[in-house]
Formats: sequence, C-alpha cells, structure tokens
Amino acid sequence: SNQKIILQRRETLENMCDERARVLQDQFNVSLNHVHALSILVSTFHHGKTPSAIDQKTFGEYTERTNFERPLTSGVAYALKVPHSKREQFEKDHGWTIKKMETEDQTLVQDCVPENFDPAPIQDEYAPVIFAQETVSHIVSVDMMSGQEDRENILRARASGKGVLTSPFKLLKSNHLGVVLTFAVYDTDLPADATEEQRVEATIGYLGASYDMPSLVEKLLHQLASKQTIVVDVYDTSNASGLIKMYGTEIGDTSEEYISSLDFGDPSRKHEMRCRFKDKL
Ligand code: WA2
Repeated sequence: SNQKIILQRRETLENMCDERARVLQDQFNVSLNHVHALSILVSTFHHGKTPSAIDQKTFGEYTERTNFERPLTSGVAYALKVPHSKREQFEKDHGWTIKKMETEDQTLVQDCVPENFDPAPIQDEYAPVIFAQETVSHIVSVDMMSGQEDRENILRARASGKGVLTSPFKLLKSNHLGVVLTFAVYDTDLPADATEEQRVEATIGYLGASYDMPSLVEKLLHQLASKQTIVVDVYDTSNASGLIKMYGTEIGDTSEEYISSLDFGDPSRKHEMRCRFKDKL
C-alpha cells in the first residue's frame, strides 16, 4: 500500500542518515585520538630530550607518513607558548619574526601567506607555529593567538587539558569553512585533578589539526554507497540562536527531513547531521 511505501521510505532515510553520522563521528574520533598521540610525541621527543629529536623536517616527514591515521584532517601543526619577555630571544633563535594572522577581510587570498604578514603587535604572549605538516606549511611563524577562533581554542585547551574544537570559520588559504582541534602540551606530568592555573602555568605549546569540512565530508560520503539517494547537511548547533552549516547543499526534497546526532568529543560544541531524499517520492 501507499502508506507502507511511505513508512519504508522514512525508515530508509533514518538508517542511511544514522549510518553516515556514525561513520563521520567514528572517523573524527579516530583522528582526534591520533592528534592527541601526536601531542604526546612532541612532548616526549621535542621537549623531553636534549637536544630535541624533532625539527621541522622530522615533523613534516612523520606527519605526512602517518596522515592515514588522521582521516578528515587537512594538516597538523605545533605552536609554542612564548611570553613577551622571551620574544626577542625566540625570534633571534629561529631567524624569523612572529607574524600576525591576517584574514582575507583585510587582504587578497594570494597575499595570505606569512611572508606577507606583518610582525605580531606586542602582546602578553604569543603562539607561533614552529612545526607544520607540508599541507599547512603556510602557518609556520604565524601567531595563532592573533586569530580569534584559534586563540579561544588555545585558551580552552590549556585550561581543560582536553581536545577542544573551534566553531566553523574560514581557514587560512582555504575557500571553505573548517574547524581546528587543539591539544595543549604541558612541561610536567599534571595530576588529573590539576587546577586551571596549574595547567596554564605548565603549558609549553599547542598541537592543532585543521579540518576542511566540505572536501573531507565529501570524500567520506563518496566512500559510502547510495550517494545518489540522499543528501546530507552537517551543522554546528552550539549556538541555538544561529546554526552554522558546515557542509551541505541547497538541493533535495526538504518536505521530509531526519536528524542524526553527532558527537565530536568536545562537550561545549554541538553538531548534527540533517538528511533528506534527493528526489520527491
Ligand atoms: N591550522 C591551519 N589553518 C588555519 C588555522 C590552523 N590552526 N587557523 C586558521 N587557518 C597550531 O591550535 C594550535 C592550527 C592551530 C594549532
């Protein structure tokens, strides 16, 4: 009967949506665990050894060769915590100045490379990138605290000791919306119940990964069958007053929609997947 067909169609939509949401969430979780492990690698082999066993070349090769471990990421990078009192020495040691992050509101896309960035204005502290995977080499020397989303992520990561996510924003040298995942690196083994102040004090750097949502969700959905049948949108719903579409299209039969929940591991961010049929019944 017609009623039966409508119910079956509904069930198909729910199953396909839940499956896609589960695959996306699992892949995200896998890469989150590997980014966490990378922060421990930097702590052990860069800060834990004298001389350090990691330089840009080692970091670049290692992160490129282990890229398969971090599905959905477009690149990983490591930034150091540099207080203003150490800036001059830091810049002398590295042979470059700490740059201010400049967004495309102020400049042309092609100018958005650190060589064209101005030196960072005086601040209490900076977070210049010292190591980067080849895919995000354009952020080396950029002060991550001079970008609003990156700065908020850094502050939350070091106070919490957990992996934290930004809201979707336009990444440097990208035309897409993306998110950044950040883990703080500490110079001592902190007790699990360490206070925020102890955590901030013990912070020495920040390991971050960027996710270019459209191209990466696209790649993932491509691997699943029946891409012809449904269309999916991914939303950041953290702010009830304004949902942000991180991925999606305008097409599809909007008369029937199903929502699957997504958990990307940061309790202060909420996400969901909204699915609908491509064609009307
Ligand atoms: N990585 C790549 N592209 C970006 C970006 C970013 N942040 N911010 C804007 N465009 C080194 O949390 C520390 C990575 C920030 C980590």
